[in-house]
Amino acid sequence: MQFKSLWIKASAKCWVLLLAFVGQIQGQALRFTIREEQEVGIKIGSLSTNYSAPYQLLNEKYIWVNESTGDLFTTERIDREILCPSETPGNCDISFYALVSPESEVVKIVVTVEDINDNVPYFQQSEIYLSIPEDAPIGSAFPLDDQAQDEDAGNNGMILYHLESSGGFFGITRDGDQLQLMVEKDLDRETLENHSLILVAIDEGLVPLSATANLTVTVTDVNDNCPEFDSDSPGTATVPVLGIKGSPVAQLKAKDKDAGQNGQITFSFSPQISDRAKTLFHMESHTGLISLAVDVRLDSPEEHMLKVVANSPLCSPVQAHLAVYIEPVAHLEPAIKIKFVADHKNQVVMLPESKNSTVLALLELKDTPAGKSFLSLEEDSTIFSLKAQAGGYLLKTSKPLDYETCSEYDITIVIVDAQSTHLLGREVIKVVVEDVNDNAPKFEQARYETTIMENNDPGFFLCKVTATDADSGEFGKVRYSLLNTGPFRINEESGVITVFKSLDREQEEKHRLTVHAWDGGVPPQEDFATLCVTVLDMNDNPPTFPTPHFSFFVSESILQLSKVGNVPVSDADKGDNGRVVNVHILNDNVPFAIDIFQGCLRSTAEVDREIQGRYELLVVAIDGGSPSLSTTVRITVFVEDVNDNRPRVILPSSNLSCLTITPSTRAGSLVTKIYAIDEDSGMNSDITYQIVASLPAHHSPFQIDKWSGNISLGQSLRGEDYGMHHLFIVVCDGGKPDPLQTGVWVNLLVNESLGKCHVKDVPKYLLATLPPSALSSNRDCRCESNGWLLFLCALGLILLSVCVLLAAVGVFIKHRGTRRKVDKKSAWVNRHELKPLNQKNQIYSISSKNKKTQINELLT
Ligand SMILES: *[C@@H]1O[C@H](CO)[C@@H](O)[C@H](O)[C@H]1NC(C)=O
Ligand SMILES: *[C@@H]1O[C@H](CO)[C@@H](O)[C@H](O)[C@H]1NC(C)=O
Ligand SMILES: *[C@@H]1O[C@H](CO)[C@@H](O)[C@H](O)[C@H]1NC(C)=O
Ligand SMILES: *[C@@H]1O[C@H](CO)[C@@H](O)[C@H](O)[C@H]1NC(C)=O
Ligand SMILES: *[C@@H]1O[C@H](CO)[C@@H](O)[C@H](O)[C@H]1NC(C)=O
Ligand SMILES: *[C@@H]1O[C@H](CO)[C@@H](O)[C@H](O)[C@H]1NC(C)=O
Ligand SMILES: *[C@@H]1O[C@H](CO)[C@@H](O)[C@H](O)[C@H]1NC(C)=O
Ligand SMILES: CC(=O)N[C@H]1CO[C@H](CO)[C@@H](O)[C@@H]1O
Repeated sequence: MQFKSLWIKASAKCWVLLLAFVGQIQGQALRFTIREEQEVGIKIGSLSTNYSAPYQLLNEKYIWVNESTGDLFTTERIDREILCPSETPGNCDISFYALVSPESEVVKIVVTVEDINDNVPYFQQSEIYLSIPEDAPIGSAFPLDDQAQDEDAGNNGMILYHLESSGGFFGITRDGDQLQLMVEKDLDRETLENHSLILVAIDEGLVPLSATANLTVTVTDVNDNCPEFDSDSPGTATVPVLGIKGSPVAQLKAKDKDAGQNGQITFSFSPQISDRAKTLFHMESHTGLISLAVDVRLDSPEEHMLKVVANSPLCSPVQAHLAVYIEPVAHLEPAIKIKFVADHKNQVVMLPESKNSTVLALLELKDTPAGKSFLSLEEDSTIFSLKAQAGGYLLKTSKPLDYETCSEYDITIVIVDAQSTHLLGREVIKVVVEDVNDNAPKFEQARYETTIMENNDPGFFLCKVTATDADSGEFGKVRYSLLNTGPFRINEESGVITVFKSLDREQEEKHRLTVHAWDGGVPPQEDFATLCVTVLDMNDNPPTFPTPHFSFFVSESILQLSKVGNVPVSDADKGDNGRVVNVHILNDNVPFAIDIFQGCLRSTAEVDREIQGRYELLVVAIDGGSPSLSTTVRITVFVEDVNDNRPRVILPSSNLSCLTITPSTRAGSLVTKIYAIDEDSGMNSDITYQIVASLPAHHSPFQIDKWSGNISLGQSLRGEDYGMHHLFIVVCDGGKPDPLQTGVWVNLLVNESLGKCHVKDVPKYLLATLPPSALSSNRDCRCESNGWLLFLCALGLILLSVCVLLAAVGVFIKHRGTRRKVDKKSAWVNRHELKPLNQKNQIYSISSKNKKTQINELLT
């Protein structure tokens, strides 16, 4: 093996480093034979007898190879006549190249297609006309140009002729290749002018096939002169190396001594000349000038024998032969012959990107003289390699190509003189890399962030996302969509994201979207990005109160600055827009103020239910946005009553008022009435009346109705009831926990004469010394609500009263003994004034009955 690498400039868009391998070719072609027109899939032979696996054909037309077994099969019906046109000499061979063995050795395979008699001979013209002068002697022969053709080869293509219905006038002979009609009987135009013959052509196949043509022989009158080719008419001609279409090859000359119409000569090619000659040459019928019909450039010389026929009216045609020699292109320089293996169009190799090492072409070096030069890549390359194998050079890719890096390569292959290393020629192979969807779209950012002011117009442009795809065409065309759209839309083509409805920050402040991009491949490649949208605040929400109307109840005894009730206020907006900067009461001169820090209403001055029992406030809250928004709310404050007024006795008007009643007054009749009022409300003004003491202390005949204050006579008056009665009545309201009370004396004189009664003085009675509980013990002041409590109270009171009674009896006895003369009234008073209140409490809270007896006792 001989290696050589050279640096030469490649005339390419992309400069590539080319690595060259140059080697010698070895091996003989492997030959197989197959008959034409066989079924598809016929096994031709196997490579396995000579080479080891794997097997790969470089060009797979007509046959394919099983990679593992090396068996060769046909891929289509092979027609020898199409493959090798009739004039091709020798065998009909198809050549293939195959890569065999793990070392990728290149071998040549030659398949010879054998002929079968599958073609019928045919005449180009089914009617043949020939003119023979009537004086033609017996034995004279006239050339028949219209020979039958048969595409088959060998015996299958050999044709024998005979005549039918000739009437014995004519026979067929051959002069070499030339078919001739021979006159076998004297002709007489006047007897039979037109002879209708049938020319039969039969091939020599095992099962012969035949064709016929109608041959009409017209016997002509003798004519004086007929055309003759000039003796100096050329017999040979040479076409130079490069023959250009239209350039003259030769001119034949013929003469007819007749004048006028009879002397008119027309030239034509005999139909017998080869098809190739017919395509190569053109005959001008009047002048006899032969010229090239196409451009001619040949690698090997060709020789064509042209048969030219000169016709003149009433003459049998005369023929001349012209041998044309076409010179081949002189191989002054070695030349490269390229056999493309990979897909190619117009000499350009099309190769999908990312494809593993691929054989692109098989190059053959036409070397002159042989072995003096070799092929090489112009530049070393890591991408392409040229390796000598099996009489040729394999051009391969060494690694996958990348369309995005470079989409077109020009590989320059040079012929290098082995001795001088001079360049003898060059050839450029163009490689176009075809795009494959091997790149995914990629977003510029994996995460986009943007903001938008709330209450936007629908259709608002939000942002534009872009993903790029390195592929080209459809594979690089990126489309977009949103996975979770919400109020957003994306333009599939442009990636522009819009908001199609108005956003409300208070509903949703942050939106998180996933953008999907995909390309046009099948299946598409894709990418994802996240878009975070923050909705900015606008002052679109006024401060709000939980209710449009608050109601509070305050006690009229409320302390200044104490809390009346919560007035919470909030604002859904954010920042300054959401901060409530001012809450105040719109009314003037109200004893309340808003505590903005605690969010409550406080009292600022004393309230008196008896002056104003209800306040209607209007409160406004203002936020800090600009412009700011405000809300008004109504607050009603009800002032609750406190038992701060003691009952006021209207009747009797004075402690000294006196009423005389007759002893005959019947029991149960109304004596007088006590009437009091209380300025408080509710329970605080519920007034009850009770007699707590009476003088004289014995059992009083009067009783009082607790609710109405009616004083009536409880029993009939007796003798001892005569005289003055002082009733001390406590007027008590229903306030809780501590009722207020007033005491009043009611003076009643029982006398038969209803004269005016006078009361100069009433006993001093210290109301304050009487505990309210004692005064109201008749009523449900204390121990009423709870049965258990009541029981405990009663128990306690009984115990206490027993103790106090014993103590009182003791004290009383002692008093009597020592201070008998002391005024009983003042003693009672003194005793009560001297004793501490709590002790008195105990004393007078025993029970109403005990207490009364005690007081009566004391007072007497
Ligand atoms: C292929 O193998 C056969 C039999 O082994 C042999 O006769 C023939 O010469 C070989 N052909 C080549 C080209 O090596
Ligand atoms: C090649 O031949 C083997 C063995 O006969 C067979 O299993 C395989 O399927 C063949 N390969 C193809 C592509 O037909
Ligand atoms: C013979 O053939 C020629 C040409 O086809 C025609 O002109 C002529 O009339 C024919 N003669 C007879 C007698 O049919
Ligand atoms: C030959 O001539 C006969 C009668 O004139 C006709 O029927 C026949 O079709 C012709 N044959 C051809 C091959 O033209
Ligand atoms: C390409 O080559 C690599 C490594 O040699 C192999 O793993 C892969 O399967 C090949 N790919 C194809 C499509 O042949
Ligand atoms: C109290 O006396 C008045 C008459 O002065 C009478 O109308 C009223 O019914 C009496 N009330 C009760 C509770 O007896
Ligand atoms: C009547 O007497 C009581 C007890 O002494 C006293 O509290 C009250 O104020 C007196 N009422 C009037 C109107 O003087
Ligand atoms: C205190 C008073 O007025 N008492 C009188 C009661 O009636 C008699 C006559 O029946 C008078 O004499 C008393 O003066």
